[in-house]
Amino acid sequence: MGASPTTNTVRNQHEPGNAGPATHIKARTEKPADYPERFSVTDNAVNWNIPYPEYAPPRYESPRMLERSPDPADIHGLTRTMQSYEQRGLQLDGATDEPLNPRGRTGMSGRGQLWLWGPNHAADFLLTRFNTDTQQLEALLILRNNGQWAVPGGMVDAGESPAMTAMRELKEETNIPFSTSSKTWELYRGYVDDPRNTDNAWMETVVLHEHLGNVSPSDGNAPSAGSDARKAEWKPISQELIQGLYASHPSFVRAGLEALTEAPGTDPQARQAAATVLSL
Ligand code: RP5
Repeated sequence: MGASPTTNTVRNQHEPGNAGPATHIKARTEKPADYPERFSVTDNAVNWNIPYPEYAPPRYESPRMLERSPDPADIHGLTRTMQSYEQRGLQLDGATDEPLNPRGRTGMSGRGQLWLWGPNHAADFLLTRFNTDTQQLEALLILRNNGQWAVPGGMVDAGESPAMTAMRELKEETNIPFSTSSKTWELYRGYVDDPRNTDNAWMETVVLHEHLGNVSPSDGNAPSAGSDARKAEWKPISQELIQGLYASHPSFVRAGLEALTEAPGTDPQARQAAATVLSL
């Protein structure tokens, strides 16, 4: 594929080991409906380096996940879980050998709904275009089951590269067949502040981005929802839309807009539209 080298361009306030107020915004305040209430972790207690003897998070492992996932007791055999995009390597709980969330305490232990201990790898594909009919910058998004709009994406299957996953998920969730090209670039690779995250299992992703340029909607196929997506639509990009997106997807879309304002090849109308949204 023609994606540029790993860039990790999403502005990341979540420095591991220096867990500031922005750490685990979603993972401490949101949760899937089947999770028990999270143990309340204040901003200054997120960092594992801060002693917290009273910390007693509930342990949760979704019965549905356990049917499909490796035996949670087999932690030593789960080497695939140990490949993280986090640069500082994985820290293990000295007592249980379970991986510790690199961004600190989430108020929940166990694997929650996630299939693997430690990092669970996904890939996302952000497609943007400038709609010449409406004169608006748009992103191809899906409506997730939890009612939040999101960039199309999903879990990396065994044997898949992140780019293969991103293309597959885009096709499955939006019915838009799309292949990476020399115009596709890697927007982000790393940790995701996903509401499913726990102290011992968390999401990481690779986000690809391509801007399709100036497009009249009548020129192409309309998206239609597939797989687990409830809807698939080209959505006009606004601050309000960005703020409501799932997990870390607001950061991904903002990074995409920043890229459009900076890339020399961006059409002036799209550049202006991206700059306007970012300035609001
Ligand atoms: C997010 O969860 C990732 O960014 C990706 O969009 C998504 C993958 O999970 P599923 O859609 O497969 O549930 O953290």
